[in-house]
Amino acid sequence: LAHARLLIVGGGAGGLGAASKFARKLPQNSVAIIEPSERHYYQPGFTFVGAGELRLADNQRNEEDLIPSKVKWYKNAAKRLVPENNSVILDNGDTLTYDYLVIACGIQPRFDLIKGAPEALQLEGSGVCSIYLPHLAEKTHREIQAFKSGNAIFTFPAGPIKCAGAPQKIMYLADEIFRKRGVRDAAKIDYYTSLPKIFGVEKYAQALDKVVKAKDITLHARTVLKEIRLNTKSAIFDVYNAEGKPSGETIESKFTLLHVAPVCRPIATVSECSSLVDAAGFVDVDPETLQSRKFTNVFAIGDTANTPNAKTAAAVSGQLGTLEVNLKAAMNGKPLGSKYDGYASCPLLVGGNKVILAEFTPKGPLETLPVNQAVPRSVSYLLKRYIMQPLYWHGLVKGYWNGPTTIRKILHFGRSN
Ligand code: FAD
Ligand code: UQ1
Repeated sequence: LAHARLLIVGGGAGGLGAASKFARKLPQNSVAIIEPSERHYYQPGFTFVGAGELRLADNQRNEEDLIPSKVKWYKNAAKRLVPENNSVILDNGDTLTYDYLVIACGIQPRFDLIKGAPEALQLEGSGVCSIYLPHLAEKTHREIQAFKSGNAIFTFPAGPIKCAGAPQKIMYLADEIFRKRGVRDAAKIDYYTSLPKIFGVEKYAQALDKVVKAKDITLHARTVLKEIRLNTKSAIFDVYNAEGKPSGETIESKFTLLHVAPVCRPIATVSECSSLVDAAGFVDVDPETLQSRKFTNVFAIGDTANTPNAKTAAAVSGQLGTLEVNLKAAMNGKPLGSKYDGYASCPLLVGGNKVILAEFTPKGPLETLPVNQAVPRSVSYLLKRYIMQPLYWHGLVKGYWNGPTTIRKILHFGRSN
């Protein structure tokens, strides 16, 4: 029976950031991480892979090179969480015990919840694609290149999703590729979203409405993809009512290209631990301290936590700063002193090498640059294209990047926001 002072479930953005931070604070072999995968991907790069601007290999690293040498790596999946006994059971049957636990195992794209999607995504040349998994991001580029004419449909699911902007970023990049290839006039582009408007934050929704109009894209609000029929090349959508529930009405739409943004759910290991999760299966934490509401020695960060922020790596960076302070305080029997503000960011690629750099909390926009970031800008593009990935590999996963709060305060010195 192995024991860790700090056990971390998941070696993704949040788990690696937390492992790096606490490996520096605690003695050798105090920190252990459970991560089944040999590779870690920079998922924000998948959008560029789908557009053919980066290769998958440009966005991947070996876990071995990312997990700090002072940290013990269990190359297993966590099978069962037993917070009542301070233990985690692995898929090989072994049990690990801990003093403190950080849950950072992300969320999973669930294509299987859309009828016909897994088969359609697997079939090369089907026109059905998605940037939400590494190999499918590569397929997305091939399908976009193969497109000659007809309907190009892009979808946005009901419920939480990683990077809520990504499903429309790939649409704007596809629009641009179609124009460059001279097939845009033969294409009709449609965006089907479960939301009542194009984006959840009003300021950026207004800016994106203009983008969609300028590009001649049709917006279909309150629609949710429920089935793909390959034999007729059609997508079936549930129409939702104003309460956000299925109205009973459906729409059938023919496609040549169909980009699927999947509903994302916590992994079963998490959602099956009823003492730890909310009704939707996300780890139930105090949204400010990130501490489990039930177990004071358990914290959660990233996509798997039920904090009300948009699920992004940018949010993870902000959460890591709070985790560092609060977990250390918990270990020393002190009050938890840091509050996560719900910050998240989503750099919306709108084509033409410009980005609307959405940055916001559940209360509204919270922008870093001293300019209006709802305006599509080249400087925001340069940040997204060339700065974010190095910041992720050298800052976030190494536990040095806690988000742009300090930069914002300096750039906004003397201003009211
Ligand atoms: P992840 O980084 O996903 O890590 C979860 C880890 O848990 C994985 O390594 C996984 O292998 C591991 N795991 C799974 N099951 C188990 C198990 N049973 N036991 C142990 N470990 C397990 N964010 C931005 O900030 N900006 C963007 O522009 C952006 N664009 C995106 C575009 C796309 C297409 C996608 C998919 C995501 C994008 N994101 C973006 C979101 C960002 O990638 C995630 O929010 C971030 O990676 C979440 O970090 P995490 O640690 O919660 O989960
Ligand atoms: C960010 O911190 C981050 O994580 C490294 C991202 O993920 C790749 C982002 O996309 C963004 C926008 C941020 C926020 C950082 C700045 C400087 C605005």
